[in-house]
Amino acid sequence: MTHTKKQFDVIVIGAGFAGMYAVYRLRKLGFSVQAIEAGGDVGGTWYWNRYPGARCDVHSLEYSYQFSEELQQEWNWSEKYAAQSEILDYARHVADRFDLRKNIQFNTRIQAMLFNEASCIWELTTQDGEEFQARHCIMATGCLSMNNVPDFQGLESFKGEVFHTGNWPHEGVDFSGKRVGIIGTGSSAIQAIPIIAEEAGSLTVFQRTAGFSVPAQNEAMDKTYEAQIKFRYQKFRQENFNRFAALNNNPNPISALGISDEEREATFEGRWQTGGLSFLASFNDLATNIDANRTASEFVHKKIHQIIDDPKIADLLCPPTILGCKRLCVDTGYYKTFNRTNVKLIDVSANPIEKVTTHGIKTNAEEYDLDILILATGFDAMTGALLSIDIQGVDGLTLQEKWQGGPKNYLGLSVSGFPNFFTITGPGSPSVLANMIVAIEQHVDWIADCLIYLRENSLSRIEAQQHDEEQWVELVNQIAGQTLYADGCNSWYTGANIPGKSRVFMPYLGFPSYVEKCKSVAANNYTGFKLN
Ligand code: N01
Repeated sequence: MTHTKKQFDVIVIGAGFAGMYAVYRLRKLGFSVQAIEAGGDVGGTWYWNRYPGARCDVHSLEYSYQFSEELQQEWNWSEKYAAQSEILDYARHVADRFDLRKNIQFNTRIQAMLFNEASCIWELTTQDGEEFQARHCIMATGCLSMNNVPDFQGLESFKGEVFHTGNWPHEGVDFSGKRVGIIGTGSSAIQAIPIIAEEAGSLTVFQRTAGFSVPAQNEAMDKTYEAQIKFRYQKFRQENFNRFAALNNNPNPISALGISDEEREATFEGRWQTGGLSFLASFNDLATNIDANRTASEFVHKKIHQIIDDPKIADLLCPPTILGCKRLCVDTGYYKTFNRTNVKLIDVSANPIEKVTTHGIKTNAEEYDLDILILATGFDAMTGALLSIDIQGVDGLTLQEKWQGGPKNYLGLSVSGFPNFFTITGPGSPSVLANMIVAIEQHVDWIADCLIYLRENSLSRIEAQQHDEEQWVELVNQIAGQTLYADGCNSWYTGANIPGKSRVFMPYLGFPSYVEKCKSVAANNYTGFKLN
């Protein structure tokens, strides 16, 4: 079958929150824009991750767009932390409200992208052989969108059902009376386990490394608080924009070590009762001083022992690692689930999984019969979705070749050798260590300003300079090196969760300083970029 090539000024790949806003913003500026989305509707991560208990751990009033005052005033969230279905409803509402779907092609996966140097145009091909052309490409492919399915021997032979939390069936899963096994104890598993345990006949949790979790203390939206925020929404947003992670997490500007044990304990207890990620901001040195960090991890260990009836299970649930080094989890009733008689915790670091059999899982100590197996095994984060596309820049250089030793780019936005190619919340930008929607809007706005600059100056090509790219990568690493996070554990921030992936700390730490750098580059006629 032959197809005609559809041509646009800009092609956006992905229609999650990043792709949707890119379509809105660029269309308004008069660019012809088309988004290509693999899923059947908008919503990105919230479209795919429909496992039981999926919920955001950033406050609803902050995890939402701020580009439209009417939208942020008129939309009402029902809970402090919105559930997946409500966030997806919100995404659909935004798509309807701004008529975004007319510029999005769904159920279409981009397979290859090639930069044609002579015409200075990107040529894109879908899995079905459809072809597109665009002057600029914006990768809104998400940071946690490429599922990690470990290479378990025998996985295909399992006779029961297998689900990955990151690709959950739309119709849901009936667990009633079933023997369910779940591999992994990261954020996804920690949210799913309490709910599945209530429904399943039995739930066996295969844990390799215990994860730190703090209670969400989720509740119905406080209408008075909501009214107060909406009264001064723009100012509230601006205040958060200037915070380290673009979040209102109430940072305590003192060290954990300079106060009495009682004061420290009271602070941790207060944060525990408030709930959520603000636990990380209990003191100003938890991310940088191992002794300060130990006070936080010991507090959580003590809580785990208070909640769990069996001290041996409590010991297994106490993470041996640095708190915050792997992303802190936020839960509702996670630890107490292990007091249930139908829940079993299996330590697969002591007794590794040997294989998946036709009937369940075999560790080197025992066999577990299962009807349903859930892989809560996470993602090939930050680079996985980008590298799953065959992207070819100048002189035939592929992104896979360029990033063999880890991602290299400038400002987390642009890759040398790949002109007119932008990544939203890519590696080298605050992304997953900031409020994602704020980071997305900042990136899209920066790219939109850049495209206007090119248009106004009759320029057709922009590309990061290699020298500036190298300096940027060094800066990102240098900042991460000042924390306990760069080498302190095997986190997905560093790629260490994927066998064979180069180990590099990928996010840029510190939203405000990042924004300043982006602004200064633009104000200086895009210093660090080659333009022509
Ligand atoms: O994935 P993860 P996730 N054998 O990588 C285990 C965001 N998110 O989907 O630690 C046995 O954190 C692995 O064990 P180990 C959030 O940013 C947000 O849970 O490598 N086990 C680990 O326990 C989060 O950080 C929200 O030893 C294996 C688990 O699988 C990110 O998504 C909710 C294994 C993977 O944990 C990812 O979270 C959900 C193997 N071969 C997700 N391979 C909220 O907003 C992996 N594991 C609240």
